[in-house]
Amino acid sequence: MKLIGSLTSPFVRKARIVLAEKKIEYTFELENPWDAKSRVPDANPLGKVPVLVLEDDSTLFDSRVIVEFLDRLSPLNKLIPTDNREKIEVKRWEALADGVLDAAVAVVLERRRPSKQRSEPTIKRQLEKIERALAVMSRDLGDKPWCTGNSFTLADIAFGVALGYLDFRHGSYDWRVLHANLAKLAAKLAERPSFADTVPHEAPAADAKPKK
Ligand code: GSF
Repeated sequence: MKLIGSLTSPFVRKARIVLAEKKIEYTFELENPWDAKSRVPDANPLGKVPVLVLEDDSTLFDSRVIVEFLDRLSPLNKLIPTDNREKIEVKRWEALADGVLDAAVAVVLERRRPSKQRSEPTIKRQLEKIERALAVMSRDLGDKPWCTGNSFTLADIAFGVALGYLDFRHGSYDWRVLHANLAKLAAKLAERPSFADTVPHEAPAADAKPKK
């Protein structure tokens, strides 16, 4: 099994954390989907990562499909409950966390546009989504040890990835001050090897000259 992705994509990180938690062997193929020569569109017509390539060369996307497939692949460390209500609660957390990511990525892309083309109202609208979503996460988490109660699930993975991405790309936004309970869970998650081993960072430039 092969995972195609980048070191900065939070959606790829979600899939990598699930692979690590489930102890599933895979090869990781680094691809920048924004590169003009990227081969990602050959694997996913939408041109987005992550893509999971199976043994028969069929491909799976997007991250929500990939993580659900992986969870059912092995009974070890179940991340998505089988009970319908419990499963939907986990998937709702995932939708909320992924929605934070969609908005956070949209802000990054908007800020990269030349200043004359950049839309401040668009940035504001996306930041408001993030603020509202974090307030709901904080309310729903309350003082529970994990997002959905007493056990670690995919909800916690999606949650930790979303907050980790805010630290990576929106470091000046101090969500910890506003939501102490989110900060506490994020700190607990960051200690897991699956999270520590996948902290987002830029890949070294391919054409970087070796230091003398
Ligand atoms: C989102 C994937 C995505 O936006 C999922 O897998 O859950 N709903 C999808 N991937 C971005 C990289 S990132 O921002 O994580 C991507 O591949 N963008 C390339 C493009 O052309 O949009």
